[in-house]
Amino acid sequence: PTVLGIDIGGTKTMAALVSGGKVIEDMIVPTAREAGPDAWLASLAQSTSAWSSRFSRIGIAVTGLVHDGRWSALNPATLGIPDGYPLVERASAVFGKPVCAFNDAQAAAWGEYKFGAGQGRDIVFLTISTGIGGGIVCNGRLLSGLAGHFGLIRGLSADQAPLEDSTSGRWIASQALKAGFKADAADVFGRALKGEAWADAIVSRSASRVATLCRDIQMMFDPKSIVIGGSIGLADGYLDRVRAHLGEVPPRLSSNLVAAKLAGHAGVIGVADLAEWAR
Ligand code: ADP
Ligand code: BMX
Repeated sequence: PTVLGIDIGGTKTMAALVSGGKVIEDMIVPTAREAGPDAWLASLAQSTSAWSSRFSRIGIAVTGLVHDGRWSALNPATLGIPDGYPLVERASAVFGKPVCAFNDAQAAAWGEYKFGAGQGRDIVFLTISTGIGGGIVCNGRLLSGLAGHFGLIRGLSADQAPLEDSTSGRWIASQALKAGFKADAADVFGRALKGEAWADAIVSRSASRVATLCRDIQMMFDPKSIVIGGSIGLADGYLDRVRAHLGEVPPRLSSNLVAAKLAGHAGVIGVADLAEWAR
């Protein structure tokens, strides 16, 4: 059966028709950050209306915590969401079809485990994107709730701020501004590739923090691989930089780092599969 998979992130929103772990059609729109969830759902229902006869269920993956069908931000700077927003109830009403909802990075972890780079072996998935998200598949089970919210862990920086506040796409843009450039993370990467030293230094600092995170994750879960996704994680050269920073780790403590095979589709593919089995 075909499922409508939706992935709402801090920067972009994707909707896709998914069947058997494959995307049939997709669309991407910017997340209208200030508009709020009622408006996001209404506009998604409208833009996918031409597909409505082609799917019978919906899986929604979202940045933030999903608990009992309710959606909340853990870090409102990544995306502001009214606390405890009744996502499943509102989306079912707007689309008129059964809905289930999951965290975006947990959904992507499941997608990569089942159809992507994980090849059915235990993985930790990391998205390096607007924020930093994660998902853990352990003994074939996707861990739910707070598990995998690595962007929120503290203690890697002197001021004990959440890791993503000194590593993510949002941080990269804020560092550029401090250096006197109005640039988003994608622009900073472009300038780093052209050899601009200030941009290169920012990207390198982000990658070195992700390398430390990978080392810590290996010690906690010892996954077969750590799968890296998100537009920053998958950007040209980023994974190689993380590997270079990990190079100083003794081999037996080191991680097998791989790029997400489903790339930007990991979330919609994972959540569509979860929705199919949640029946
Ligand atoms: P979301 O956080 O909405 O899930 P993404 O995974 O696309 O979405 O992450 C968004 C972040 O990735 C933003 O900070 C954006 O500037 C950055 N970004 C987008 N495209 C690129 C690119 N080609 N290279 C580097 N960074 C990118
Ligand atoms: C934040 C947190 C996570 C999410 C991660 C990646 C919020 C709103 N989100 O750590 O739940 O998985 O960002 O989100 O608290 P993305 O938008 O960068 O993909």
